[in-house]
Amino acid sequence: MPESPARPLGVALIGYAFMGRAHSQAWRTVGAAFDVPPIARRVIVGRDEQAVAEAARRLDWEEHATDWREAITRDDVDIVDICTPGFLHAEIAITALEAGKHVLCEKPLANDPAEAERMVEAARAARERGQVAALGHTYRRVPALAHARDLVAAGRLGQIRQIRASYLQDWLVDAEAGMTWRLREETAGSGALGDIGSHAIDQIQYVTGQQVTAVRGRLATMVPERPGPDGPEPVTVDDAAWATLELDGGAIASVEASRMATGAKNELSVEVYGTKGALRFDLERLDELWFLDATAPVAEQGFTRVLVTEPEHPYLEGWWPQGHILGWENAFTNQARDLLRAVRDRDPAAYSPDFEDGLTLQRILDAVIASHRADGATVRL
Ligand code: SOE
Repeated sequence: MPESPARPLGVALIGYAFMGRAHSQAWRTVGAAFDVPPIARRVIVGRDEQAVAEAARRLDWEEHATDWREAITRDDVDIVDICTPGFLHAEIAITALEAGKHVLCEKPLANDPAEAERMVEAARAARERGQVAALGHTYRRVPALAHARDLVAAGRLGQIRQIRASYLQDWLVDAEAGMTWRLREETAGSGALGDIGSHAIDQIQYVTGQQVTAVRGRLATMVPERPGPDGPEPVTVDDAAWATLELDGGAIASVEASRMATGAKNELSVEVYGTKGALRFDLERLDELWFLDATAPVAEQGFTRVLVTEPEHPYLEGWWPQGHILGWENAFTNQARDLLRAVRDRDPAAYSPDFEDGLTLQRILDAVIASHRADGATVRL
């Protein structure tokens, strides 16, 4: 008798807004780009029946549902992908892990360290059973940033002394821009700090391989009130955040995150300076990595543009022939590749960042807030 083919891995996606759309395209394209186990886009979940039905049609999911508990405990669902506002992450992730599912959760992991600790507890037990608990810091899967990490790890920059990372956007410059869940502490945890500063801090640790040990922080809410559904409503999170970080390898990093940076659209920039070289990256030109080799003769030194588009570069083997650039959305497909391989191999350690890394990041975010409240005092981790 021929062996019956293995059932595809069933995916349930919770959330259908911006991140739900980005993750949907990743699940649609991952099998075309990479050698991964087959998947089935079983069900997309949202609260508004009509809107989620429309999303299922447009984003090509087999079914839609309004009850996330029912959807994620289905027998034909193996992976639960959480793209909801932060305040819902913990309950959905813990329920899914306890039901034996693999989980991919959007960043930041939770809204505060206490929630993140509960999630890590569930993830540790699940890990013993071979389940993956993955965190979606997608920019780790931008090929140029993965290449930057490889160059640092290979010693091409020597000892890292200084890092500058900033994530600047401008979608809140207009004081009349309305309230969203992202501007309420109870739904988002923090503002620019957690939403985009978390990416910058993750990059500092990811690219250098060093961990944050101490923090000094400053937050600002520049527009304290915005139009809400029932009239003016106070903004309870930061519009912008700054921090200096000490790292365990001896480097110092500066971080800046803002939604008020007029003209900056989606500018994640990372600069790393070491004894033997330096790197610069800007997400607005995401296929370029600027590298300076400080061991070359001084007269020949200068930042060189490395076009990270070659099959030799991370993740590029699955995409187009040499020189053909990728876009922002491809990093989500690269992320789905790594997750599916870890699931296939029942090897949770093969995927990072995991929930433990998410808790570490959450404690750093919390330290920035604590330092701000203590007028910039140093907070040690
Ligand atoms: C916020 O505007 C946001 O969508 C973040 O939530 C994402 O993490 C970032 O990738 C793009 O900006």
